[in-house]
Amino acid sequence: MRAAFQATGTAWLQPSATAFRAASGMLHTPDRDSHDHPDSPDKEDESGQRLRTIFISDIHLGTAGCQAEELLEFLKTYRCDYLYLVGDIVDGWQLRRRWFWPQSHNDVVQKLLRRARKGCKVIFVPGNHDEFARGFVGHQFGGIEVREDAVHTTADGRTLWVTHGDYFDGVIQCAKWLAYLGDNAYEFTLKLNRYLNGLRARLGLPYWSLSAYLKQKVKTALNYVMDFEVAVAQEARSRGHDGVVCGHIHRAEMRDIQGTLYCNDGDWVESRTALVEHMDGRLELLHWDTVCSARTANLAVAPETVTPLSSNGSRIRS
Ligand SMILES: [Mn+2]
Repeated sequence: MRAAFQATGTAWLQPSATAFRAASGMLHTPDRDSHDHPDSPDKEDESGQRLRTIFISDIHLGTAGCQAEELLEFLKTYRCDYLYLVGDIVDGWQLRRRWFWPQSHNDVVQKLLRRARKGCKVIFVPGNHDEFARGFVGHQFGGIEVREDAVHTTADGRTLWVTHGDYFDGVIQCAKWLAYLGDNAYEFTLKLNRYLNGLRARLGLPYWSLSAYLKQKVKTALNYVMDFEVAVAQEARSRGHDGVVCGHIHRAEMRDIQGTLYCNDGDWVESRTALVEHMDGRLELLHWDTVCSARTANLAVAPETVTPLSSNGSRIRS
């Protein structure tokens, strides 16, 4: 696996014209926050729960499936010292086929650039869908560092190898056209997913991911996920790290694989997940849906500010 990893490292460093257009468009489109002057005080960045690190991947900006609004909400909720963008942030494959770039997608890019500007260390490790950025490894985009891969040291001293994970994907390694084909089918399920969830919302039912469900079924049958996870963990161990953070398969996970910590931060197309490191080095998988339902529950509880009385008249402590 290591040989395969190294052999393919620079095979596709071919920045395309579209990619350049995407990149320059992002950097030069005016910020919707007109008062966002570099020197102006930033209330938003002062608020929010503080985390040491956030790892997110598979945002797929430039596709209709990207849940940019939800991601913006997530980024507003948490501030951090380190932010790792673990690949497939911009979907160059889809953009090349059809230009799709709504304001919310631009807002995500602006938000990430703003983080870097405000002193957060932002590191971008490109994936296969934004492989155009692999041509810019070692460079910076408005303070965002582009790296082939990275090593993050947690507050409690563990080292985590950060890689997107597509190098381990047999399908993509062997035949790119096969992956493109799969990509089209995937786009279709995402469309169907949006339609179904539109219906479900009207019926008052909660969000449910069809493609996540299908993929779970299909990929479990192929044993693909397991092989992927084991291969990535093994590579991290052979490089001498305590664990690995990756994305790519859109399946959030955090578990021990033969003594190596395997973390997959999931995606922002279906599962809406992130891997976060708390200030003490503790790692946690955050599911945005869970955060939202907890918030709703708190809001429902909030009006009841008066502590209920117990049978003997004293206040019940909770
Ligand atoms: Mn990928």
